[in-house]
Amino acid sequence: MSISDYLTVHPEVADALTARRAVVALESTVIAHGLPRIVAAETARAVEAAIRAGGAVPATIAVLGGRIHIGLDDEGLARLTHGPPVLKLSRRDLAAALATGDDGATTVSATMIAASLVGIRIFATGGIGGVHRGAGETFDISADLNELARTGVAVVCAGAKSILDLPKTLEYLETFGVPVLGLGTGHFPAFYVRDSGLPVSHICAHAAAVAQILKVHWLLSPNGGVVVANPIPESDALPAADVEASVLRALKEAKERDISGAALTPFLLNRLAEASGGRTLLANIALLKHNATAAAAIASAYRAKAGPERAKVATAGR
Ligand code: PSU
Ligand code: MN
Repeated sequence: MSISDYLTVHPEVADALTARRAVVALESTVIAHGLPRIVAAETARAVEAAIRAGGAVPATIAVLGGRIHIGLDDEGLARLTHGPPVLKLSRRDLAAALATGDDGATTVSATMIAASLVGIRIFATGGIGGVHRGAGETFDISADLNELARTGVAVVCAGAKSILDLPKTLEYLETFGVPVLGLGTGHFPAFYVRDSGLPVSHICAHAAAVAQILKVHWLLSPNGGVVVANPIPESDALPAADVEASVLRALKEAKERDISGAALTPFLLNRLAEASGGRTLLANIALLKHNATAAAAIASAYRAKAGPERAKVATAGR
């Protein structure tokens, strides 16, 4: 038995990996649990199209029938968006889903694991999970953060939602040595909102600068993740005060209804969409495409650029 017994790599993705072309991984929890069904499949395909337009091959990742699929055909995607509800899979859930032949959508943590198994280094999503507000009481810290501490994949995102405790999320990433690279920004973005006011660890002016840092980071820490923070475009961003008011209401309701654990993030996202009359949804779709475009540029630059010259470094050290 080997892990390849549990992997199905789409031929287009397999060819691109063999030819060392740029490939960008995409998660499926955002498709199955983060977006309303009516727009989920078309958004997933639009995000893939943005990656292709940027010269890279998209690899949407999900678990179907107990196999990790890297790259989804229409039938696979439809199972997530038009069939019975599927599981939400983080690192802890993957083995059970594979062993029992289940279907499931992968979160950032599980998608990083799958990407890393086949050598995909760049991954685009909307927002990462983080330290939840009130984590001091609930201990609710997303498995995404721990994954970033131990798996060598770069996650291009619009920061993290303000449903989370962003200062604590950044503290956690700092403690575990995860670089937070701001793409054209010095401040960590807060998903619908361009600026949380909190500093990133390094500013990158463009995709090639990110790619260069990734090369060096993975010489130092081959199994260390990276956050690439890409603010939502100005024209799609929402005012911080409106978002905060809705977040507070949604959190209060979650508490009253005793909603916690894996169900909390999807619940809060839903409430924000309702409260904004769908504006958060449009913003979500816009930033997903924007991150896909950035990830394609980073993956292309990463493939184009020769790595730092190891031989030279080794000689210099003698
Ligand atoms: N943030 C979003 N949209 C999402 C998610 C996070 O704005 O869909 C999803 C991602 O898949 C992320 C997961 O990995 O939620 C984190 O869930 P939890 O907080 O339960 O770890
Ligand atoms: Mn959680």
